[in-house]
Amino acid sequence: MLNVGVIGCGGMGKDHIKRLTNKIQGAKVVAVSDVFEEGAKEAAALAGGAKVYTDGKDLINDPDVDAVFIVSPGFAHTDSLLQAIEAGKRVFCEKPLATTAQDCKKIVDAEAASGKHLIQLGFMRRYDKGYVQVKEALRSGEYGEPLILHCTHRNPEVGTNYNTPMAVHDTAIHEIDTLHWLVDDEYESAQVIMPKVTKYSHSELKDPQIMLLRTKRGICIDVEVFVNCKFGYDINCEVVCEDGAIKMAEPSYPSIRKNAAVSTTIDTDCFVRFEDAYDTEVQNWVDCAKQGVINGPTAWDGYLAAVTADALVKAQETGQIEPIVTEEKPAFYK
Ligand code: ISE
Repeated sequence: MLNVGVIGCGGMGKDHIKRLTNKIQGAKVVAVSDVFEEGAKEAAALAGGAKVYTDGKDLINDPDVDAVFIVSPGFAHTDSLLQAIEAGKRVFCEKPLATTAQDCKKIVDAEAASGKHLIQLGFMRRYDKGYVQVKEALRSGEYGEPLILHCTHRNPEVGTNYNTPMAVHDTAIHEIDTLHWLVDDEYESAQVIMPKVTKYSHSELKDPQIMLLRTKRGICIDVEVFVNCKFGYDINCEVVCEDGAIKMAEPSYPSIRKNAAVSTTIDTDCFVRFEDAYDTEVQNWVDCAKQGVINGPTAWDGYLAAVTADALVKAQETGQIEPIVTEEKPAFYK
C-alpha cells in the first residue's frame, strides 16, 4: 500500500482524495494539509479519516507519508516541490509545475541534483484514450510525417476573473503539453491571432483566440481557444499527415433522432470529459511510485510548458511571431 499525503484540499484536492480513496488500487490517503484547517478536516473525512496538517512541510516530513500529492494553488507548488525533493519523496503535482519559468528551472535543477526522478506532473491528457490512439497511429509510420495539427479547446463559459493571459496559462497549457508529446517534437515559435471578440466576453478577455505554434521539424499547429463558446466543453484534434489525416475520436454518446433532427451529447466540463484520463494517470503514478519510479510527464515537461506559455502570452501582446527558447535538455531527463 502506498501511503499518500495530499497538500491542498480545495475542489480539485477533494476530487483527487475521493479518487485515491474510492477508485485507485494500492493507495491510501493517510494525511491531508491545507492552510484552511476546516477544508483539511472535511477532506480527511472524505478519506475515511487522515491526519490533518495546516503546513504542507509537516505533511511532507511525516514518516508515515510515503509519497506526496500536490493540489494546492500553482503559486504554492515551488516550496512544496523543493521540500519533497529534499525529503526524497515521490510526488504527483497538478499542473502548473510552478507559475514562472524561473521557478520551474529551479525545481528541475533540484530534482536533477538529487539524482532521483521524483516528480510526475498532472498533464492528464497524455492518458486520454483518444490522444493515445492518435499517438499510436502516428507511431505506426503508416501515415507518414505529421504536417499540420488543427485543434479546438472550447469551454462553455469561464468566471468573470478569467482574462486574456489565462487563455494560455489555464487553458491552452493542455495543448502545449499534449501536442509536442503527440508528435514527438519541440516548439520553435508562437503567434496569436485575435478574431472579433464574442459578445459573451468582457474588456479583460479577448475571446476567442487562435494560437499558432511551429515545431522544430516544421509542423504547424493551430489551436482555437474559445472559452465562452456556450455550447459545451469541446476538445478536438486532427493531425494532417503525408499519407492520411487522423482525427481524434469524440466521446461516444448515443445519437438521438427526434423532431426531424439528430442530436448527440457534448460534455460540459473537463472533469467529465477527462474522467478516465485522470483515473489512469493517478493509477499509473501509484503503481510506479510503489516500485520507486516515475513514468509520466516530468518536471522538465513543466519547464517546457512554462517557457512556451510565456512566449504565447508575449505573442498575445505583440501580435508578432515570438521565438520559444529553452535551455538544453539535461541528460538527467533524456
Ligand atoms: C481549467 O483549469 C482546465 O484545466 C480545463 O481543462 C480548461 O478547459 C479550462 O479552460 C481551465 O480553466
